[in-house]
Amino acid sequence: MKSRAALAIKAGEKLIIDEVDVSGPKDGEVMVEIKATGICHTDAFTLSGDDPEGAFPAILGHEGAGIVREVGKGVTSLKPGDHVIPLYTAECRECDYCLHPKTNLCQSVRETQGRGVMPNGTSRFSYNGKPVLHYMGCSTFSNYTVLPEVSLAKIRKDAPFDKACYIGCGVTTGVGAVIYTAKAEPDCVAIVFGLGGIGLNVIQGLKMIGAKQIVGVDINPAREATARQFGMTHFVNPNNVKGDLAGYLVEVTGGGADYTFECIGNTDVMRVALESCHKGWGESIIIGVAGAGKEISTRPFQLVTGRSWRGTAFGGARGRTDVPSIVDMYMDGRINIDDLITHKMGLEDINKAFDLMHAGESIRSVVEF
Ligand code: NAD
Ligand code: AHE
Ligand code: ZN
Repeated sequence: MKSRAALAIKAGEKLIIDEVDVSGPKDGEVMVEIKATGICHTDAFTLSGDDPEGAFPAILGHEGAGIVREVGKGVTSLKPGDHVIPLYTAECRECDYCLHPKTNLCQSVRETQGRGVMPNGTSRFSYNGKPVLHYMGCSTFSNYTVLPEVSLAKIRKDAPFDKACYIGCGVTTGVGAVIYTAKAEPDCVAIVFGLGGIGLNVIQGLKMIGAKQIVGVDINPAREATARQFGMTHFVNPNNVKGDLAGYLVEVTGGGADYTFECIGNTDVMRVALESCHKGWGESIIIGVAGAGKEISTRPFQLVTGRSWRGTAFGGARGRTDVPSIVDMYMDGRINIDDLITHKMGLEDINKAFDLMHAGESIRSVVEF
């Protein structure tokens, strides 16, 4: 069948909006009509050419919501008409990773997903008769897409697609980093570096669990007001800090933070985030994604003296299990998604969403099909 899609033909180029061919779901696969998709910084990262796994031509997008239209042979947990959120972190509930209590990184489809193909090694997309790659197993920049059954979370039907799509990455990553990865305690002290589409969700997660002090750090002064609305108690613009930023933050937090979260993808900031943790127990959680060749460093003494570095993908959420409960949190008014979606547009304007992100003007843009 034909589907309208935004194609990434080459790294560094604008997306092209055109019709692509999508073939039906094979065994264990599901065809989904995407109703809405968010644009995450990771899409821009891959499009820029910095992603070592980035392969082209591809259909990007990994933050969507839609309706199941067709299921392949052997699919048992979904049927046409179900509402779903695509998962770039699958949950098969059978692999060694799914059976391990300490990780959400299901590996059942990860290898083929990283190569831009379905588990049988082929793509369901083509353009002008030539194959086009899938992206992060989702390709939500196409009106119709195909995913493995294990890469879809079934959600309640009353959740609006234009908000639920953001749970497919940003909301779950930010809130999840607090509740699933850090398992942060009430009354904790936290610092959030980067107050964009992810960082603001970390802030609302911290507020939800009852953090005592939530310091937000961003070079964009326009982020202060929204971050305060979401629960930030102190704002720091590094451009206004003279001297050592980590030292300043240790002072602001009265000895360092119990938890810090890096939500930018800047390896220099990752170091500051580690070094502004409290001696003895502070944990720094890396969310930001950095390009090929980038490395993090610190004096080993920082770790010897009890600070630790951790990372999180998709907020540590097990998608099929946890995503429906994040949708409930939104529907029950426990988390705010509406005020983070600053721009909405049709697919034909998707390149504007990238421009708005790079200019620091949007928190999240959502494309509705
Ligand atoms: P964004 O562009 O919306 O937000 C980034 C924020 O960082 C902006 O507010 C910007 O002003 C701020 N910033 C930039 N440089 C800074 C600096 N030197 N000091 C302080 N603030 C600075 O991006 P986003 O969508 O929130 O994504 C953030 C990062 O998280 C990206 O690297 C993205 O790829 C990554 N990400 C990771 C996961 C995961 O599962 N680990 C999931 C989603 C996104
Ligand atoms: N392909 C990149 C890594 C990108 C990356 O780390 N992606 C995150 C999700 S970002 C969502 O916006 C992730 O889930 N990582 C775990 C995984 O298995 O990919 C690279 O550096 O190669
Ligand atoms: Zn993302």
